[in-house]
Amino acid sequence: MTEAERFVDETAKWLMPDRIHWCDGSEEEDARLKAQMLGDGTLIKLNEKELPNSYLHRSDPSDVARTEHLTFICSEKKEDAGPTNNWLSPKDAKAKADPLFRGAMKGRTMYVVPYVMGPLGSPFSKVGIEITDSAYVVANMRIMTRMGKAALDQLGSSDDFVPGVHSIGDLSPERRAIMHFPETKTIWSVGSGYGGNALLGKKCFALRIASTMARDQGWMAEHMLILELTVPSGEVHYITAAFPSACGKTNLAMLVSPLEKQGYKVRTVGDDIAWLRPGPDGRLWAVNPEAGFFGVVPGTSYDTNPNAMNTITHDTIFTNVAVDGNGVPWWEGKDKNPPAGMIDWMGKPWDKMGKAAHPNSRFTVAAAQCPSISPKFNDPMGVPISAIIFGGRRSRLAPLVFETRDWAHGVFAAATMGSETTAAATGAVGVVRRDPMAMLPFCGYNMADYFGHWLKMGTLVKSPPKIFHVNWFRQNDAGKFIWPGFGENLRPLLWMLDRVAGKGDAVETAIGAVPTKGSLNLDGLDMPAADLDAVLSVDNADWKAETPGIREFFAKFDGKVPKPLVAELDNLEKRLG
Ligand code: SAT
Ligand code: MN
Repeated sequence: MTEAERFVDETAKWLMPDRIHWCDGSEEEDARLKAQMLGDGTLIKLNEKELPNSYLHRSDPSDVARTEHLTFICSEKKEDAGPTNNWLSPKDAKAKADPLFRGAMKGRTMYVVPYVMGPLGSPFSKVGIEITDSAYVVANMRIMTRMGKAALDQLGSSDDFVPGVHSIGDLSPERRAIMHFPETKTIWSVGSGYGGNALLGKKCFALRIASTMARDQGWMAEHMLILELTVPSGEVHYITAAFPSACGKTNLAMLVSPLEKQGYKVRTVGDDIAWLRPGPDGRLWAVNPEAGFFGVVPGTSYDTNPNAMNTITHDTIFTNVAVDGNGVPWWEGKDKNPPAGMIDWMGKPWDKMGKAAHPNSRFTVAAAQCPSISPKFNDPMGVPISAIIFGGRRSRLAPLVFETRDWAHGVFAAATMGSETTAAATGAVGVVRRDPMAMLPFCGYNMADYFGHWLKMGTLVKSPPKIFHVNWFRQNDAGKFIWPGFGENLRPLLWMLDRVAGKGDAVETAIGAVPTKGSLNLDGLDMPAADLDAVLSVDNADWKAETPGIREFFAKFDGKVPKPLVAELDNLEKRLG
């Protein structure tokens, strides 16, 4: 018996399914599951002519986003989870989970989903096995990971896989828990069918568990998109960027260059997660561990993200969008004219009062369908990174872009970044919170140790990438976004590449180097000079008002924040005067 078989055997004794099905990932299997889901109402067929082989799934209305307050890191010591994670001891976690899991699959089929995170055969890649009673999860895992036979082939008789147990249970938030056991690299999730809670390869494995593996093994698991940028000389650069959920990672990764005729072209390597390692050449190399995109739908249009629109024209699973009388999905921001006779995301005739699509409605689609996918997407060696970007959603404060002074200062800027909350998690929207490296909900261990790991990586990589901070979301006094965003975000990227090459003018400010107005390539962009001034401005008084919050955040860690970061804060305060 292999370890995988033993795991399935033991889990079956515990969850007591009527049937066990090992997923092979084939098209026949996928078609069979989809037919079954059409039969039981889990899926609704969309207009076959407009969107071949595409489906709508409606979640339970209480299960439409990640539930951070029900997500736990279950390390032996509380200190290892740190003050930013919910903690349960493994013993207490098991006691809490046992009644929720025991017999939970009676009358149901237990699907065994072997999957690989990372390109097949890549030294970066890792195997997981997710046990689930949700056919919807199986269909999504088939898109989001390399799933089925290929994964079992890669695993062979090895016991090196991350076991995950998932049951939708009864979907009630009172009986929901998403548990991670970093010491045994195990994931248990019950009571939710929603993406980040249920597709265990994504946030649970590729970020929370992988971040602990990365700490132990000298690499990094990060909440980052990876984009490829070709410049007129033909040189190709790769950039990663970390933004919190629903802050535009997918849009940036699929950016359409407004300067394509001049030879600037963007392609997509990943839109959500990057695994990064020091390469033999002294640079930092990255792969996208995922095989698909689980993107936010609202706001996606031919104006904002034509590559996404052209990706989701077929073989797509939509979750919690609205649908018109012809079976064509609709969402806020798709176009200006909501069609008549629309059914909202909850399946009721749309009353035009609430949102037609849920603000966190999603598309699940294979990366291979994306017109801008990079030829390096499947490269087992990944891509070398020239620059790392951090950013959040700040209506005030942060300028369009700044360059940090060095690796330690970059880590400080990332560790202290703030962002307004979004609909990707349950809870209030629009409240500024500290979201270090956009990893606050996804770091599997004490974030103070995570900051230390970041600092250490700067020494393990001989030529580390430059670190930048961006903010596309600055507003004027009338509450309007100043920067046009979307494709125009290419312009700060080009300035970054100039800086990496030792070119590009900048003004030193207290927080870092900001482009001079003349150093941004604004070819073809009609932007009033006053707006440009406003979006590049750094207000020392505003930043002074920010630092007590940073000090308070550091204080949560009981003196564990690495000294170089505390020194960065002291220096920032000094520079601010
Ligand atoms: O729900 S997911 O975690 O998969 C997406 C996100 O919140 O970033
Ligand atoms: Mn994400």
